[in-house]
Amino acid sequence: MHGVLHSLAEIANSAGITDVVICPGSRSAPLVLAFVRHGAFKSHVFSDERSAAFIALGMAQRTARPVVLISTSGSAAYNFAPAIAEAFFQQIPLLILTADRPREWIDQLDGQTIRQTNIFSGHVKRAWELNADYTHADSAWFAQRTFSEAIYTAEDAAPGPVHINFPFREPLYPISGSPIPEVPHRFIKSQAPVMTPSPHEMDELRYRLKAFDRILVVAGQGVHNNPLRQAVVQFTEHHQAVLVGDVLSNFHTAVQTVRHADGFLGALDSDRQATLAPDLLITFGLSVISKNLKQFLRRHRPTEHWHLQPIGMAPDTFQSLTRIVRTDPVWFFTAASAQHTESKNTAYRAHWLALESGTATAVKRFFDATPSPSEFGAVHELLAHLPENSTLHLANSMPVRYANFIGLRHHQDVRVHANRGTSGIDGCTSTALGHALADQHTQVLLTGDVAFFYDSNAFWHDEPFPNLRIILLNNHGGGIFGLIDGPGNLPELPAYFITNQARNARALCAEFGIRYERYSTPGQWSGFFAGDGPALMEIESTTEQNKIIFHSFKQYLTSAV
Ligand SMILES: Cc1ncc(C[n+]2csc(CCOP(=O)(O)OP(=O)(O)O)c2C)c(N)n1
Repeated sequence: MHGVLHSLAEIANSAGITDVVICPGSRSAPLVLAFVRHGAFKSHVFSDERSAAFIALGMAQRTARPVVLISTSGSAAYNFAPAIAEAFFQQIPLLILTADRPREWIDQLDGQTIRQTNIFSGHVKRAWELNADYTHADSAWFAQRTFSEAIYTAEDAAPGPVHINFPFREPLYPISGSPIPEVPHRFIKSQAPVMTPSPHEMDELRYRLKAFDRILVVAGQGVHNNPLRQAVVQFTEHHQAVLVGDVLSNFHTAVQTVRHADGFLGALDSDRQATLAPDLLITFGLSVISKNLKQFLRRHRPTEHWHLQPIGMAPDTFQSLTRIVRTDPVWFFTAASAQHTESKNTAYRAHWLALESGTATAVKRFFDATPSPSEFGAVHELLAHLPENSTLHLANSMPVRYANFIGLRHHQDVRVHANRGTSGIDGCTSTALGHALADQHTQVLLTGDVAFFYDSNAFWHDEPFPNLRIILLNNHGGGIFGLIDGPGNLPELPAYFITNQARNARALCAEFGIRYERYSTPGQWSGFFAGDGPALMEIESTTEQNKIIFHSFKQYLTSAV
């Protein structure tokens, strides 16, 4: 038994890591035993590595702490890749530990052996490989130093996944009753820096802000953050700026947030769009959902575009970036509104807010006049019935779009998540399940059928998840391909894009002990959420129906704005 591995578990414990996700295997036994026998960790066991990694991602996202993820060698490790890519682009800390054979056994046709060195390269912040010898004092020093580095790299100002590959020689299991050698541990702590612009830069930014009358702030995907919300609201009042925040920005609780930009930008022609063009664009956070917003900003480029980001690669999503301000957005918005109130022109903000309010009313009128059930109508009802203090998980891809067109209301105490780092359909259920294991509040997953059946191994384990509620929009295929421009009219659409499937979720729910309901009336929602869980509500529809309703929604908005 390698005493040094126990010292690594001790380092993880000292760093405040609480959860370990384990995927069973033999080569990884030394790692598994080190963490399980340590006694301080909550261990979770999942056999499907792809799903396990998304579950770990959900847990890490909820707890804002790195989660340890352990696999054995070979394709087991490779199956972590989709979730690692998602964690990388969503900046979620994961500490991935993979077991491997020693170097000399790679490419020798030995079992369960692939090329694991740097296997996740490109989608981890850093990767290390340890020595197969764990007994030499320098190897122990190397392993402990690497482990500390891995933890603080994962947690840095722009968090993300990190990977350590552990080659192990046999024997992999301890001799029964043999004591674990004591190896003293040393944890190298690192505090993430507080990034602020210099007083000179901030003065210059304040000075430049005065020159702009048409300031547009776009919040990208981000978790709910009260201090940030307050700072942005104060800034927008102070500078008569507009705040656009889609459903994944978690800014719906700020009353003046423009939540329906996707809807009205898609309905306006280029001349009317031009009347909304900013002269200064300020962005922060991760990606935005709306293609209409991206196209609008790429077409009507601002004079300046500042992106607020403390550290790391800054995206030029709107092809207009002129400045990266290396600071926490809370700090920037507070500092930029600290002086006396500016006498700014209010017309720009009023123009955006008038469109926002007109669109919000149009959305409500459309659904009031469109009889349920349709999948879009059901999403409208669902959003109005979400339990207080719940978390809404939006699967890719129509669920997240529907929810963004409708929007949440200001008073709703609901947090929203989606895997928009890579926009994959492969781990949406597992990620929601990770949240359900880390957070006792109600977790509501809105998903399409392909994403749902794809990821059904999210339920294949012994962990209870009574707080999970799933709303399944079963249109029997990838409905999005029938709704978007492009494949919509191709003869190949049903066979090669939508790929129809006939099943419903009743049998799957029975197999995994999930209460099953079929949607028939709006009166069902409160009982569905209040009843004992886990539970799934299935809403069946056809792509033809959905296409008619979605297109009439877009036409309605065009005539309304
Ligand atoms: C892992 C992965 N494979 C393929 C895709 C491409 N893709 C995007 S949406 C989609 C269909 C999703 O269907 P469903 O979950 O039923 O949702 P709906 O489109 O009906 O809303 C596919 C295959 C993807 N995003 N991720």
